[in-house]
Amino acid sequence: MNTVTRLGGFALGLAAVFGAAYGIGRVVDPAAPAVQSRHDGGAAHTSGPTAHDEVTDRVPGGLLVSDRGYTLVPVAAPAGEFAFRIGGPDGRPVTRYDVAHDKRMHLIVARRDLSGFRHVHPDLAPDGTWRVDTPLAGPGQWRAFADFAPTGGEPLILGVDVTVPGELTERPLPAPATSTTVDGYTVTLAGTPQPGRTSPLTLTVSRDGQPVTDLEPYLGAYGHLVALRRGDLAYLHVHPDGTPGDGRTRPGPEVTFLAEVPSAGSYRLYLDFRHGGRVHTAEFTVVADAAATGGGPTPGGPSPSGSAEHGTPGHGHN
Ligand SMILES: [Cu+2]
Repeated sequence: MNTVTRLGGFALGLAAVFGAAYGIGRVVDPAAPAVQSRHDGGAAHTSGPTAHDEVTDRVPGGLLVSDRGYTLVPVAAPAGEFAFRIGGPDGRPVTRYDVAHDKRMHLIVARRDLSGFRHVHPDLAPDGTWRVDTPLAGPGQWRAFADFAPTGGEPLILGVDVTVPGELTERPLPAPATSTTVDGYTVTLAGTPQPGRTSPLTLTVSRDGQPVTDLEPYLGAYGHLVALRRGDLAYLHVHPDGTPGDGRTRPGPEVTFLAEVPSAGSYRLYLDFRHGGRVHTAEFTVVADAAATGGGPTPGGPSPSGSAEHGTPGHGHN
């Protein structure tokens, strides 16, 4: 079982590169042997993709506003609300979606400068319009990602730019760090993503110096990790190595992910975890370096103020 699970995780890492997020999450399911017959995308990828699939399978998620006949279309909404539809191959709004990780739609937004990340779950109206209290927290150039699986279709991550007018202050990307704090929690990161290879990333949650060992399941996992690439906001949604209730995955303090990034460069990681009845988001900047030997601290210069309160050596795999 463990071997099967590890292989499943490896497939997850590989596939995350190509942008299939939630569908591949199912690969980790104990029913994994049926993957190729259940999941057309995986089968197509491993056994002779069409020209179309070959192109889009190599594009990371979130870079396309339209893919495989589905298009993300923002629609006018009252102040304080964000609304959109997914246009389907027949030209009509899609109204039927598969549930993936407890939800039919995951909406992620971040500014183009990688600040302001939010992950929310809109409500679907019968006409196919998704609505949610706007997660766009202030002026800027935002990227909105719709992460979903239309019923009868493959999982998709579509992205669209949305501008919120107002005085725009570009924020510099925080320097790479292996520790951060959020809502009174300290989260440390061990592991370095390496382009083209599956790399474990282990996040460890503590509070007041004590490890948190009672993380609460959130969307069927003890953590959700999204990585956005600096420069184009390529989107990787990576899932933990293990799920609550599988008999081997403990509710903290560590949550391990298997990630593969598509290129060298800087990425911003966003870890959503649930504890104390609330969802918290810990953010990290990491640099994927083809020359890295892996496991060591992420490379980077001196930490600028505000981005790396803790140097925390000794948390890496070095
Ligand atoms: Cu979600």
